[in-house]
Amino acid sequence: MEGGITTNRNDNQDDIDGDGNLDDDLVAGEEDESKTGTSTATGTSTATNEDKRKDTEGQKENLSGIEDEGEDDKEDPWAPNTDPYVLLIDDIVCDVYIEDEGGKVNLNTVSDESKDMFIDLLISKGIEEEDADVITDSIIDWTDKDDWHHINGAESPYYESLPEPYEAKNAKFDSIEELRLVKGVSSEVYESIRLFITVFGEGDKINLNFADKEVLTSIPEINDEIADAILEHIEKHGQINSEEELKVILSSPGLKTKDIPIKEILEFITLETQDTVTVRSVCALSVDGKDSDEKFHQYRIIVEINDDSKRILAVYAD
Ligand SMILES: [Ca+2]
Repeated sequence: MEGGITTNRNDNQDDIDGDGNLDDDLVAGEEDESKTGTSTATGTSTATNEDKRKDTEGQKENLSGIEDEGEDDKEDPWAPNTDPYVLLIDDIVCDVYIEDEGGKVNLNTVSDESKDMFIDLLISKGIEEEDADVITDSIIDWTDKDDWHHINGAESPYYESLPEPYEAKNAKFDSIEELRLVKGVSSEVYESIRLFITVFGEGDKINLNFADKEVLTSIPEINDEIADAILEHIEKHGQINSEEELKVILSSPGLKTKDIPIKEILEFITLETQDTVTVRSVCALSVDGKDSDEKFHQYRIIVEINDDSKRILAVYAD
């Protein structure tokens, strides 16, 4: 997912029609609002950042109109999409992604039934199985209301015995940083998984379209090969829109893994988006006035989307 998709989500296809007349093209882009929010895979990844910088001029009007959208059936510009917007931030070209929080593992839905997925996620980040068991059981104890600890978990007696004592919360996580209070979660563990976890949203299913490989492979029956096939399909063709489309991907003769139990996978995944998104930017460094291939991240902003309002829930510097 971090693979530098540079397709312009607000792409003005006329910009790449090769007529060399950018000004005319930009005017066309501003007039044709029907293109707003459409995803295209027209090979603009070869466009230079200078081209993109010019393109962003034509997008300003569209983006400033985000709050006013919704009066008709136009595609919602806040809808999570695997194609980024291209924005100019302090003269630096940035790809801005709007991603569904459902692509992350929700700490508040880790349970006895689903805990193997979380253990697998931890193990995929190099955490020993024994430590992964402690962390996962302790997360369940942290959120469950009772004071009985799981075999590898911890409740208030453990936390009260620490040099700076506190109690187990026995309630939902309000932030991912709170995870640092849970038994077994060192700063290294937290850093290794913070991009893959969330505390927002209700559902316990993973949105396949916005999951990183680490999250995909934590889903039962999804191995490295299947995860790669899903990610490759999304990168080439955009989001997976139906169970049928997923079935076609998983039935590809090119896959070495055969007889994939699609029904079981469907119990753990969804293709529906939630009301909470992460807005994040990936920007190109500029060295001596020239755009570098080196990319850097700026902020991740978690935004709750309601019909008539947007609420910022958290901001993370990357
Ligand atoms: Ca508890």
